[in-house]
Amino acid sequence: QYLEVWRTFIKTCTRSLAAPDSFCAKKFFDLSGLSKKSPQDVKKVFGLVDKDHDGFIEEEELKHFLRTFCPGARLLTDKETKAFLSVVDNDGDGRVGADEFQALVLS
Ligand SMILES: [Ca+2]
Ligand SMILES: [Ca+2]
Repeated sequence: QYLEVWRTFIKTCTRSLAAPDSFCAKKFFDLSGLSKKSPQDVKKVFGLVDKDHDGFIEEEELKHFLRTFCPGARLLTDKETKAFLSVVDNDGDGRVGADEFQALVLS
């Protein structure tokens, strides 16, 4: 089932997010089917994006969001990274906690 999540992600990011500044977090989670996955799957995805495994997705890791799922995908632009952070960072500490990520994906 985890592989299935992975595959839908890859399909989504290669299909519709190639143009700079076209990234929308909410749209991406809907398109990829992740918003319909279990909290456990979402947690696994969080772990992939949190490359240094400190329990938070920092701005730099967020920038690599698409590339995490699809090697060769583009980096998010500064504008997209900031927009992404602003919708997900509920406590305003400038990074994304697992609970914040889960809340956004599954909302
Ligand atoms: Ca991190
Ligand atoms: Ca936060």
